[in-house]
Amino acid sequence: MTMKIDLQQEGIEVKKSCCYFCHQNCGVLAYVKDGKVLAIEGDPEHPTNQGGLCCRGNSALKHLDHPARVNYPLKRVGPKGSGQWEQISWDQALDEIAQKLQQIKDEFGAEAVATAGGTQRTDDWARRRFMNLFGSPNCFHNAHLCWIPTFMVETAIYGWCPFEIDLAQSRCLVLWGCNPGASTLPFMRSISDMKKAGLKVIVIDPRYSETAAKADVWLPLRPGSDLALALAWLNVIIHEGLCDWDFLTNWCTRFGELADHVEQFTPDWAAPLTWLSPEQIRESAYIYATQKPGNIQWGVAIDQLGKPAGAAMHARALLRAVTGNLDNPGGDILPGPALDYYTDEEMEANDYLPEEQKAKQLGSDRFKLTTWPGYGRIAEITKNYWGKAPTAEWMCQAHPPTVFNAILTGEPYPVKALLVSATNPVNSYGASKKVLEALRKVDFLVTCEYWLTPTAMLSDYVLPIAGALERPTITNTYGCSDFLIASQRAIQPLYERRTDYEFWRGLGLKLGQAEMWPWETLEEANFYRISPFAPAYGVESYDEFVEYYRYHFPPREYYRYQERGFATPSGKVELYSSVLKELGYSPLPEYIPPVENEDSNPELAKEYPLVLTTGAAVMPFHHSEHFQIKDLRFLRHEPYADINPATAAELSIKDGDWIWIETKRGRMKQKANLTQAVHPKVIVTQRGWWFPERDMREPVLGGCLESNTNVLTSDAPEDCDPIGGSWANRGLLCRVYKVTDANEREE
Ligand SMILES: Nc1nc2c(c(=O)[nH]1)N[C@H]1C(S)=C(S)[C@@H](COP(=O)(O)OP(=O)(O)OC[C@H]3O[C@@H](n4cnc5c(=O)[nH]c(N)nc54)[C@H](O)[C@@H]3O)O[C@H]1N2
Ligand SMILES: Nc1nc2c(c(=O)[nH]1)N[C@H]1C(S)=C(S)[C@@H](COP(=O)(O)OP(=O)(O)OC[C@H]3O[C@@H](n4cnc5c(=O)[nH]c(N)nc54)[C@H](O)[C@@H]3O)O[C@H]1N2
Ligand code: SF4
Ligand SMILES: [Mo]
Repeated sequence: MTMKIDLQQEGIEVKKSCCYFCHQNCGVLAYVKDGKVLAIEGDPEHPTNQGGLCCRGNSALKHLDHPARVNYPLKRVGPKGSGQWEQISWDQALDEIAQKLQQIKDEFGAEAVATAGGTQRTDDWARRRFMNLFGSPNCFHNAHLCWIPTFMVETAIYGWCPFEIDLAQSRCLVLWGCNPGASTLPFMRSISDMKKAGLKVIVIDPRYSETAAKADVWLPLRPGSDLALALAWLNVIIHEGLCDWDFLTNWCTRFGELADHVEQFTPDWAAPLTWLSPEQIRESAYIYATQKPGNIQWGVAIDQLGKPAGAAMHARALLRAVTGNLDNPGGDILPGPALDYYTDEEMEANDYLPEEQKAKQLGSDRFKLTTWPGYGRIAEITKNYWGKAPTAEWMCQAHPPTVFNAILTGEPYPVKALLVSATNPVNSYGASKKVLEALRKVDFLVTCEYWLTPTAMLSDYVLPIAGALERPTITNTYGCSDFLIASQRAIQPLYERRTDYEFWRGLGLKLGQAEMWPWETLEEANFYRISPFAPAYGVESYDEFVEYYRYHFPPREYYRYQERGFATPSGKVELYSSVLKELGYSPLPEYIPPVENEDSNPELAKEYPLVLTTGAAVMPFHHSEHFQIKDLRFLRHEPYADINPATAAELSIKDGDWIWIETKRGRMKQKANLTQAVHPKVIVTQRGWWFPERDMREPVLGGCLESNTNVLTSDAPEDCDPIGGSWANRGLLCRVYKVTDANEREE
């Protein structure tokens, strides 16, 4: 951003704030005078962005005081979805919400109150704390689609999840279902730098993505076939003798069983399933296994495969183990939890949730690793080894589709209230039509938001929430990483906005939890969190830490296992997983075909002959956000789906035509983007779309189903990953046809 601001002007303060329009939390310098932010720029000293901001980050001031923002607590006065609101005070809102929650608890039990979160864009530990003290195990968010199953599967196998990498020391980077060229721009920049230094990059993506365009090897696999590829890589690496034998002998269990198990998964077996040639599979496996150290970056595509997701994560984890690429410089590092400040898990008050309430967590009988049964076991093992467990708010949630079903059917018990914070479930959860029905049906709906989203529009109360410039932020991967970056509030919240923290604390105070909420402000809570290390820095407040230090990076340690082993029951990498076995899952990754595919569902494939993958990050949007910001919307004002020109020609579809994309669950429309970037049988849709410029009242609700790719996805229990519970977004069967006046009227 060009700054035309006189920095010598009297009274200007420079605040070290951050951007929270995605998880990168880039550093922002905010120039503040008289409680107003005059300008922002990327913080040149911030390690993540080193001065850069993307177009979303640069739009922060347009977001801060946009005319469509929710600025006051709103109470519904007309019928649900009618858009008739009364402006009320925070105190009245909290009073009435608390009363209603207590009434539901008295009549149906605390478990009848559920809360939904999104992609962790706020202080969700406070939500968890409130729910634990209230007595409900039904906290959830859609991180089932995003990293938590990965974290838990990997932790079951080798004691933590390697999500930090030391790229400068790496020789090979595998980007598996991961496109930092659009999703993680600061990381893409490092990749480009390291490529110049000789880093080999393998991209596994059905689409010739922004990142694939820069790769040394691009593997355009059939969407949803990642498990077959991972198993075939294991086969090549093990049976062609490319393993790290030393690491296997000393640090892994039951290699023989794994070797026997993967013998069947040859490149010839995988080729027709993945649409890759056996040579492509063999050559890429060779590169990963021999260009060492190497690492496999987490990509969200595997979390979203549905049924085969857990096994695919398992196989991917084993690739790191058989090549010895674990906790080594340039490999996949196991940082463990932060040891010298309080993590989210320690702030969540999980011990206060009674055992009998934990047992009622929805979905925990079926999707065990990411609910109390599996989390409880993992927490026990990790606490024993590291002294801390991973954050429960992330890793141990009710299963969202099971909660929505409970709202709709009253089974296995009724869910009467849903409190929504930092998510727009109609657009971002799976099977949108069902989610919308659940939001329409639930007795009591409260939403904490910046905007009147389709979800907020259906609510009984909407609370105005303060954004990243109006609150302090700690960045630390929720305590699942060892470092911490702290940012400060640039200004006090505008209008009557408050932080999510204040919402949960406020409700807690109304419901007899006062003793458990000693911190009046988020700064106080944050200072408590850093209090174990604060004396070493000589600081007396959170703000002071930000002002003078801002970062806490403990020295990087490698090969910790050589002294202490791994955080697993055997102390080794469990190639044959005892934790998964204990929970009733296969201890080795079995082959499970994509949720819908030509071989297992030939009849369906006749009707829906194309292969669909729904949603890949596109700039400038973040999921269902930023569609209101004109400068950003200008860049992509309509939704587009990728289709190969040959397929389009067969279907008489021209570039820019509106097309229906349909699965057996329903249809939605986007415009055709004719591109060679996808295989003739593949369709790739954009995610998140709704139209805030339209009528936001029922029944239009901003056109929230019209171009919404989650109308197409499946969250049926049989399509979900039995291990981690994620539902099926990638690798489905679909058909495509042109939108006409006539077919638009049918429904
Ligand atoms: N088909 C398909 N579906 C997907 C995906 C996909 O690839 N394909 N991706 C999935 C992934 S990876 C994720 S993480 C999820 C994302 O799912 P969500 O996190 O639900 O994302 P959004 O729909 O953008 O909803 C975020 C909402 O929170 C509001 N918000 C932002 N910050 C704050 C805050 O600090 N406090 C409060 N109270 N509100 C805030 C925003 O205005 C927005 O309305 O979607 C998933 N859904
Ligand atoms: N601009 C922007 N940036 C974002 C977000 C956003 O919404 N917009 N969301 C943020 C969030 S919450 C997350 S989790 C990250 C996610 O970021 P990434 O992990 O990079 O994930 P995606 O961009 O969702 O998808 C990556 C790639 O997966 C490919 N893909 C689709 N189906 C398959 C498949 O079956 N197998 C394989 N191997 N690949 C497949 C897509 O073509 C896409 O290029 O991005 C973050 N950054
Ligand atoms: S939205 Fe852009 S500027 Fe903001 S944190 Fe993400 S990458 Fe950084
Ligand atoms: Mo995500």
